[in-house]
Amino acid sequence: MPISTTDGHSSPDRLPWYRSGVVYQVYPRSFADGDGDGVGDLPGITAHLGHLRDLGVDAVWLSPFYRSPMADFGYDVSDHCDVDPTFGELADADALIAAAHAQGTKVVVDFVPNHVSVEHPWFQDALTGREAEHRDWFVWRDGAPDQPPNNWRAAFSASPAWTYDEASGQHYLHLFLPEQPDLDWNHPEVVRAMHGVLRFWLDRGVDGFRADVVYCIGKEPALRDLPEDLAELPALLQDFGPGTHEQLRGIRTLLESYPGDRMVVGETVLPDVTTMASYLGHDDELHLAFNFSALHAPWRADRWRREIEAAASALDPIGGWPTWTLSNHDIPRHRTRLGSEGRARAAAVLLLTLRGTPFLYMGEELGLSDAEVPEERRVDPGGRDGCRAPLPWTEDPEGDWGGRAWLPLPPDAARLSVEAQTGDPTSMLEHYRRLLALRRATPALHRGALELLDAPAGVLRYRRSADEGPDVEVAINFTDEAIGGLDLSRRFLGGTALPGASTDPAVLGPDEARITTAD
Ligand code: ISL
Repeated sequence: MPISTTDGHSSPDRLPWYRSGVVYQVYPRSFADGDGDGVGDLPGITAHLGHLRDLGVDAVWLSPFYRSPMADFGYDVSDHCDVDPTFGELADADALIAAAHAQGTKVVVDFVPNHVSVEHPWFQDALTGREAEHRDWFVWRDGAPDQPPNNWRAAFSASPAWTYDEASGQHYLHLFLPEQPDLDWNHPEVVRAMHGVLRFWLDRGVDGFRADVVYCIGKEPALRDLPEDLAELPALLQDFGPGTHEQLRGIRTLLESYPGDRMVVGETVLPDVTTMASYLGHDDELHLAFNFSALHAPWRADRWRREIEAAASALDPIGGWPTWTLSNHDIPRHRTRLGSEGRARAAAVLLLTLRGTPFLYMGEELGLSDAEVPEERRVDPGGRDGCRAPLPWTEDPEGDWGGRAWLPLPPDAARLSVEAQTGDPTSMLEHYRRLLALRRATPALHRGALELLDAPAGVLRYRRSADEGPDVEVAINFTDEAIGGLDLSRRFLGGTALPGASTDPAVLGPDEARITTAD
């Protein structure tokens, strides 16, 4: 059954980078420490860009590095147009962008449109009273101190999504922490100011944005009560309606006024891929949207088959392009979720051979698990410290972080360091490098169509084909038992087995993934 017959563009030679490429997410606090204070920074990232080049990714997405009091580790921005001193200064951002571009790596920065920090000058002004210039840039409603204006509750707590401001006798809305007041995008000045933020970074040369909870910006002014299950977490899984689509068209038009393929990928934590796909509009809203349905799918061949079908049927009719992610800074790493290195290796084959743009999360190429963070060292209000542990670069990983890393290192850090894994063909890092090199060299893999094939229970099989280069077949055993009765006699291209290892053409071993070709 051919489920995706086009690559979405008439000229196969000119797929934009964000369709043909692979994006690598950097969480700046934990990627690399340039000054030995135990916290990652922009000079640290610049110094380690060679790792991204050697890995073979096309773009880096940087989680927020802007000025912030860090109530939500940078997702509470107090100045969008400056670098937080923890991470360096503006000149360091310029240097990073220039160095990335010099080695051919695109740069995507985080754009946090739904809320700002309570310390942002706009909100500080809004707090001065009902007549303040920036008062209506935020969402204020009347109500008694103990009577929030509606039933919405904030993320990371079961508390109301409203905080009462005694001085003015009104509540302000915050879908996340009380330290993250929501902006009101119904106010034209907010739109103008936030477009100014996009321009600021576009003018500095960034290639795109990852837009944080972007589907939340179009809230209707009525702010009606929600059914109880949605009110519990309105920031998630909530399709806020037409306002967001209009705003996304405005953002798209702005990006298209710049030369080059500037891109916006949306964080769309939505109930299903059809709703997710609606935020691509008619190719006039987001360029790409994160697929959270697949991110949360259990490790089962039938479930992944369904995710692939669902993404294709939502996206193909509108010419949309899939994205695939296994880990990010908000959820336990997939190595931890899947529970074994063997499965994580098979998962890497899946991620890097599907049709669509893969987003890697820093450290997955090392096979890192979440750190064990003892109670007294936990710092994130969302309980997400484990997946944010600092990366091990050398066989003295504590030393990489000045002996005082801000979070505990992941388990087995020295053995899993970049230094220890480099050049060892059996390592996870070399597995990722081989897969990324194969993907880049093979048009069928980075831009071809995908056809699901019949397979025994527990196995997922698909064929990738383009108008250039060989067809490729992928077979993945999602179980920890060998599965026979297969015909995998075609030439071995890659997978979980080492190059040169002998493989049985009729049998996939436990957790085995195999990539073969027709010629
Ligand atoms: O963190 C989560 C689950 O543990 C998610 O629900 C997360 O809150 C959601 O995906 C939205 O995430 C984004 O916006 C948040 C920020 O805390 C996250 O780090 C960011 O990725 C608020 O800006």
